[in-house]
Amino acid sequence: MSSQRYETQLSRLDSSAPDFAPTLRQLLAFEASEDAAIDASVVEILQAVRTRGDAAVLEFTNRFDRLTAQSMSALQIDAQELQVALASLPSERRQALEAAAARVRAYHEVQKRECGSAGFSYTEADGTVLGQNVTPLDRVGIYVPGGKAAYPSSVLMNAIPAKVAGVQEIIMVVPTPDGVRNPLVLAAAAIAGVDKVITIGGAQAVAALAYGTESVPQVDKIVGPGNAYVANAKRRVFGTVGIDMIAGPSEILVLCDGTTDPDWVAMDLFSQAEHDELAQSILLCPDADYLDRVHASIDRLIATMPRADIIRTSLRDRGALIKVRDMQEACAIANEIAAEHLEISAVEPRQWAEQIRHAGAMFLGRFSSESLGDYCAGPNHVLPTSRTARFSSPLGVYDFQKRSSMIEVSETGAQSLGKIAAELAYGEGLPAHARSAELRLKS
Ligand code: HSO
Ligand code: ZN
Repeated sequence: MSSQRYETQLSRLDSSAPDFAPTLRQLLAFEASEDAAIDASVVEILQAVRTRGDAAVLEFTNRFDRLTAQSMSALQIDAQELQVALASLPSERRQALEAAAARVRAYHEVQKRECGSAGFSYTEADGTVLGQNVTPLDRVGIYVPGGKAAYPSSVLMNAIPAKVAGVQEIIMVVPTPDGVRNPLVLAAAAIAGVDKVITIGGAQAVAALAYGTESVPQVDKIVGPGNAYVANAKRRVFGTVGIDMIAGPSEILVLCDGTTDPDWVAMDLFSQAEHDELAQSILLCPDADYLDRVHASIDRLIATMPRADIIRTSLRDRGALIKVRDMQEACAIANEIAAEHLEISAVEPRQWAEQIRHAGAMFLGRFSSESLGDYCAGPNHVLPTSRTARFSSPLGVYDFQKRSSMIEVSETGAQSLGKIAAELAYGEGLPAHARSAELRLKS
């Protein structure tokens, strides 16, 4: 199983090799670089925006995005301009965007209904009622990166669940270097029901949303991906506002029983590799010949890809084709990898899916390409990366909701609870707590 015969550089591993476990660990390791210069500059920007508001946002925006805006109002995009952007799209693009939005909305509406949005309550024998209320956040900020990573699909994926949750006001920020506005991004904002778009970005936009300025309303939570400055700023404002997650590079793990057309699998691996040189594409299969066939497909197809350079680097540095003993072992390794996207390209995908505990999203069967999930299947494409699927979940309606506990104690309930609380309060040395409970006891 040598890769010498193949042109595309790609790790070829075998799970039965003695050094497999450490090799895999090393392949998966991804540390977002902690850069002291970025750190220092973000601290300064956050402080400036916090103390000087709009004036600072305007200065940073003009400097970093090479603009000459005289006031913040020049950086606002009104509802009419969003509608113009929507109307300017070729009709097939517009229809695709609308169809995707409708499916994403439908999925999140079911999620809202099924994921405890109604709260709960129950009544105890003495008439005490306990429960939980669920309410939407009031105002949310969505960060949309500028330049090559400005994805209209991500506008839909961030804004629609917020809208479905019942968030009253959605404010989107998007940097426009050199003043270039992306009509597809603006059209997506219009379709998703974004209320306000401001063409600011970087740490200054995160600061404006977190602290509020004269023209930028303070939000309750900031979601959406961004570069190292944005990620650093989001980490720092967490606590003042909520944040979603710090997204790493895209990942795809394909678990294949060897029955899918190798070209399909090769292209699925490319689909995430083309995002970024740091993206990760891995294939697990028990059939060594099949892995050779996929490698041959990669060699043949890569030359046809406009983003071949990015794909080559990503496959060379972080990709792998891994021979496993059987599908059972493939599932165990998949749990270890805890990938953002897991394709189970097999004849009977469900039996393997049952064994998966850690994955951001699972794509079952050979027709479920991950790319369908990126755009229009319906589930969210904002997913935990870098093994964080071990403890976190896709972005969803629940990220735009919060819960309040409800406690309504009956007169009878106050008798039994009062005694317990008073006893514990005296034990903690907090007599006002104890007396507050005791005052409600019938003598
Ligand atoms: N696969 C990306 C999302 C995306 N793909 C947007 C295409 N456009 C998330 O990992
Ligand atoms: Zn993608």
